Amino acid sequence: MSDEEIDLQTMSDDEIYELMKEDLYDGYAEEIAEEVQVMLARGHEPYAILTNGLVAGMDIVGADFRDGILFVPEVLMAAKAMKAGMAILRPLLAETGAERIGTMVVGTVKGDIHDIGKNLVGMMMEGAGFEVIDLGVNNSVEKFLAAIEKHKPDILGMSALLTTTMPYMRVVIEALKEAGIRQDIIVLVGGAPLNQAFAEEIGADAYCRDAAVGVETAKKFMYIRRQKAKA
Ligand code: B1M
Repeated sequence: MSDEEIDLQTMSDDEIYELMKEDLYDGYAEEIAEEVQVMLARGHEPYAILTNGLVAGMDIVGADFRDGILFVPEVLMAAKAMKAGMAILRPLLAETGAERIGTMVVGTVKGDIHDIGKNLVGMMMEGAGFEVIDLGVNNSVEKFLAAIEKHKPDILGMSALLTTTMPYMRVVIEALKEAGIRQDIIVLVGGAPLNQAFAEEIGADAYCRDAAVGVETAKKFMYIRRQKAKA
């Protein structure tokens, strides 16, 4: 929607959400940023804007990418637009008055450069009171182990978006066992191709369908951990 003059103020909330999906699809970062600001000014919750505008737009991108309608350059533009929106929402989602309730090291596994979902999980975890150490993308076992050694986190979060990279999570978990530290850390995994059965099979503690479930699951496991420590 770049060349027509659009007056966002005259549009309804639903129309703006529709426009956000289109603009995300077209990779219009500036427009996305403006639309996010307008929705915030109208009192929408950051998480609602993220879900109804940005993630919903990326779902359409994903389907058309799968069907060969969109290609990598277009998807990269869409990812850039998504990040422009997330940059505005980040401080709001990460805003917390809560005391620190735990620490998480999070990263995308080796061979995989998808980071939007992982970044979202990090933001929401910060918002819930966790200290988050984000290792970025393409992380080897050695990088995960070094970060765990250094930061002594309560939780390790791993993300994978490809069916070819998700088996690497098992490699990391096996390395934790070999190092004798598996029982000391909560392992949460997520990413579009995963499911609960896969998480169980590789020996993770839980699969998190989305960032909100990630936060709830992390809190639940932290509660159990604290109860055990008291006993
Ligand atoms: Co990629 N890609 N991609 N891609 N890409 C997918 C994943 C794909 C499903 C698209 C498709 O075919 N429909 C497909 C994978 C197919 C498969 O393996 N079965 C695919 C492919 C094939 C590829 C390439 C191989 C394409 C190529 O080069 N030919 C290539 C691989 C590069 C590599 O990693 N080595 C590639 C590249 C790219 C881009 C670089 C262009 C770009 C990534 C940009 C970036 O991340 N900076 C990209 C994108 C954007 C996508 C899609 C369209 C969108 C992913 C996304 O950001 N979703 C994706 C299609 C799809 O997923 N439907 C696709 C939005 C995000 C909010 O959701 O990441 O699922 P998601 O995260 C969620 C949950 O999964 C969960 O919470 C998040 C928030 O709610 N979650 C966690 C995720 N991680 C978690 C960790 C946790 C907890 C929860 O830890 C505690």
